[in-house]
Amino acid sequence: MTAEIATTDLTPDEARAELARLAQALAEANAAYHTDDAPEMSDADYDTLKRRNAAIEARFPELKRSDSPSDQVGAAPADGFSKVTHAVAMLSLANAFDDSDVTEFDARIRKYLGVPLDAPLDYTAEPKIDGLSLSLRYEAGHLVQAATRGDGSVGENVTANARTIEDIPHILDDAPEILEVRGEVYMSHADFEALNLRQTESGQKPFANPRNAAAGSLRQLDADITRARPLRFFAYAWGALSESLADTQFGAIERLKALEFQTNPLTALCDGPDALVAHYREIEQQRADLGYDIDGVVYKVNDLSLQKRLGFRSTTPRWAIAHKFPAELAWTRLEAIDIQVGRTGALSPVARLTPVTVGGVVVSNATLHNEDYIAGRDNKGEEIRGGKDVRVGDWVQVYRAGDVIPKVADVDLSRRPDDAVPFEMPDRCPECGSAAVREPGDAVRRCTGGLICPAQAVEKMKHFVGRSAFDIDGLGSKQVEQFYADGWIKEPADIFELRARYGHGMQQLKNREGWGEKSATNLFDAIDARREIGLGRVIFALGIRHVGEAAANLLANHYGTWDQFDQAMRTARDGNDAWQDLVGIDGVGAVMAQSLVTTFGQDAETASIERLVAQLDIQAAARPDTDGSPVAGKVVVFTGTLEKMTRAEAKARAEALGAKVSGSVSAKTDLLVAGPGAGSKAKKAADLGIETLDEDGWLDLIGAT
Ligand code: 9MJ
Repeated sequence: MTAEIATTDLTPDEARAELARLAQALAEANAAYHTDDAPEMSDADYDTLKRRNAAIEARFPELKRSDSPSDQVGAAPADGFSKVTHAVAMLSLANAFDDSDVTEFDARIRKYLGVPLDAPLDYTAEPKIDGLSLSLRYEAGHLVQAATRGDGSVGENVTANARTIEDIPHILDDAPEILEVRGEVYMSHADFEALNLRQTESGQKPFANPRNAAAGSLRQLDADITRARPLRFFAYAWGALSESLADTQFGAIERLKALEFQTNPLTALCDGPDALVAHYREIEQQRADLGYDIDGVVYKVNDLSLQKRLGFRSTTPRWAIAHKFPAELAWTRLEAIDIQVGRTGALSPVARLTPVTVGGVVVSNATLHNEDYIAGRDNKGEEIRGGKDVRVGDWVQVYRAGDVIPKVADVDLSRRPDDAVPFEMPDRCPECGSAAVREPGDAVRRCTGGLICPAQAVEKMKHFVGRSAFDIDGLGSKQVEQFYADGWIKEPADIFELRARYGHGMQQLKNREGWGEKSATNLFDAIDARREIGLGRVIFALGIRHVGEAAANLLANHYGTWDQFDQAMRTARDGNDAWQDLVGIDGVGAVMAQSLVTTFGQDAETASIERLVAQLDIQAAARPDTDGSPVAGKVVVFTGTLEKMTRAEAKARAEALGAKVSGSVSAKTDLLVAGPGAGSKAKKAADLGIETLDEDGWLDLIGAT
């Protein structure tokens, strides 16, 4: 920002221009915060700009903008775009980091499909564009909607903005009646440089990298701003379709090209992992000369009927993987090691660094993982970095891979100051003073304060309002911290009491600094809108250790309703039926199961969860489209050898039809599918009088023959 003039000395024209700059800068800071989880602006700078904006508005109320940052509570993503529910979820990709990951990807696919190693299996390989994904919906050849990826199931409606992008056709000739084309919006290096020059010349903040510039430009509330930004689009995938595009991935890309979409010219057909890696090396060679950012190479199974059989694992397709380029590195000084306490009480050491640019982004913090990592050991006690420990004052090498939090990779002992001392992890929680204990087998030390620890309570609530959890517009980390500090919210249930407690009476939200009538009402409404919520989000939002977003969805799909989930978690123990049922879910191991059972066994936790649930209308998990499925809701057990498909595929298909696949036979089993060699399970099923089918009988039943 330019040097600050006292608001009383500003002319109306200067004030108008500065309000425009502030609106833009704060919107960009919000976008960076949300899209990258890596704010480019410190909280203090953000607050300074917001205060300056409020001061100018107070002096010139008539100049207050319709998109004034004062009316936007917190760092909600681009307030103002309507939400779009994707007809077909927009997926992300699993990652491969080295050649052996690629070989394993191929081996996994062959194993799943039962394709021998010496049989041919083709893949496509194409550059992974580092932009932001967009889904374009065409009906009868007309572009009717454009939506960002968002959380994969709900994105933002950016149709007006997408229409300004030259690479995006408005009308298609000879297209399927319904066609959703997906791809990446990006900015070329040349356009990025020119844009940044214009930004700095007009006194605005330059963008950190082309990806941020593309994201900031697409998510402008004013489409004319997007129009002035040179965005491009590569098509590489599709969502809903009224008829298939082709039989192969490669063919589908050619069809998209024939429909006049830009497709990447470096897309190649490869006959196995060796050819994939060879193409990766070729693209890596050309990377610097492409003129746009790519961060890896994407491999996809070419045969679309095989893609269909492979299907998905929670949020990523089994038939694709992104082979990432190695991370970028830089050296800088470690100024301090701070301890952060997370929602599960983990004490995490954070490196405070002399700011350094790594791959176009300024990095001043990095994770140091845990005390062993700092000491130069991995979680098995083996040496890393040749056993070198990390000390405050050291020169350290940091790296960023993709969007993840930067990490410390190495340390330069030749530059270590003489007075540097080995780091010691505190044995008390720096936030609440409770003992911090490291249990055997745990890599981290944890605060034992539980819900009395303010850091744990706040982090739990920040997680609760996060994007994949309750995602309440206007209620971000900052607001949670402030409300907690003032005693307005102590646990998630309190969020749903905010309107009742602070919507009227002595203390009111609208009277708080930074709030007003409109923003307060918006927040209360946004909270109420979230009372009706899906089961998977609720389970994830609880922030139970080891239960990530994917696992929460698996649990939701398995149990269907909150009551069934709750009941099962309270009864599962010591290998009983409920426990067996829980660990029988593909993707739920004993560690996660124990964590769930422990949480639901703690009175304070369950009381807090009950208070929350009383505020909510939890929607049963959306079942896969199982209309007419003969096995929807049935508990199926597979045993013995299957000959037509692998066990993994059988299980995935049964689940796609709404069945619950269990690993053991019990009174709850509805159906046993027994191949040759079935032993004790077949006997137990017979004893219990459970229906048993052979593989062909099963395929007949599900209509797969
Ligand atoms: C990018 N970013 O270039 C996919 N992608 O496919 C390519 N992303 C993708 N494919 C399925 N080339 C999900 C994501």
